[in-house]
Amino acid sequence: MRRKGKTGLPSSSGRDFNMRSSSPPTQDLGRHLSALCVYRHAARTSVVTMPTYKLTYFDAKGLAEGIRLLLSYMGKDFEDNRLAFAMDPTSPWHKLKSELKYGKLPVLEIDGQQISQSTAICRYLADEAGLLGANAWENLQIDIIAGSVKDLAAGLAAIFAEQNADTKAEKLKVLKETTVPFYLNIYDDTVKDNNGYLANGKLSWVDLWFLGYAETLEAVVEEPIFDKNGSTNAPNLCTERKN
Ligand SMILES: N[C@@H](CCC(=O)N[C@@H](CS)C(=O)NCC(=O)O)C(=O)O
Repeated sequence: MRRKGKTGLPSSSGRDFNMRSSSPPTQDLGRHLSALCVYRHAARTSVVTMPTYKLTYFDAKGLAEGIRLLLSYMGKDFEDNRLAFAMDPTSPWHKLKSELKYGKLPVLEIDGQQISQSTAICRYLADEAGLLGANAWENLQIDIIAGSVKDLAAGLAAIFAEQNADTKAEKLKVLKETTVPFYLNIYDDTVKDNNGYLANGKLSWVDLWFLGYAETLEAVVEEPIFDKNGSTNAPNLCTERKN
């Protein structure tokens, strides 16, 4: 059985080794050094490294602005990589598209790992940001709003994709006169009933997501959804934006 020396460490030689003794036996020194190495390794591995974020999207707000807002809310530094959209198959966008798993933007790289699908990205970030719902029911309320914004976005994407000028103009008219007022009325009532937010009476990722997207919507319909004076058809949404 090994005895403990005055250092508190076991002495393999069976004799005490203390500070006043002559040189320690090499095996004791070896053990002390390896203990020190373990300690230094633990210290090194416990150093917190900050993840790097790179967001790639077109030079627009669209589906990426909510992610930019979330990253900013979280105080994260991120590379805001904006590409020019081009139909030309030799363009940088088309080269990147052929390399992307789903062939679409936005894509967020966290420490070089690519993640796609804008709402999935938002939900992931919201977990760290503390902007998820408190339970499954609250998350459901958030997802319902997010799903409806995606429906609205699909209508807008269809207009962008339309090649025929007359059909495009017709679709834009329907979007302006029917689709957008339909959704804005719902969101305006929702905000009124939810303490100025879109779900659960408190700030969640879907507020940032919607606000980011709504600015693109404003640009397309060429009418303000949010008026600085609060005088729009959606006064409660104006209040939410100011919040
Ligand atoms: N479900 C995807 C949709 C992504 C999407 O449709 N992105 C469009 C831009 S808003 C895109 O990459 N369009 C170019 C293309 O499809 O070639 C998401 O939410 O991220």
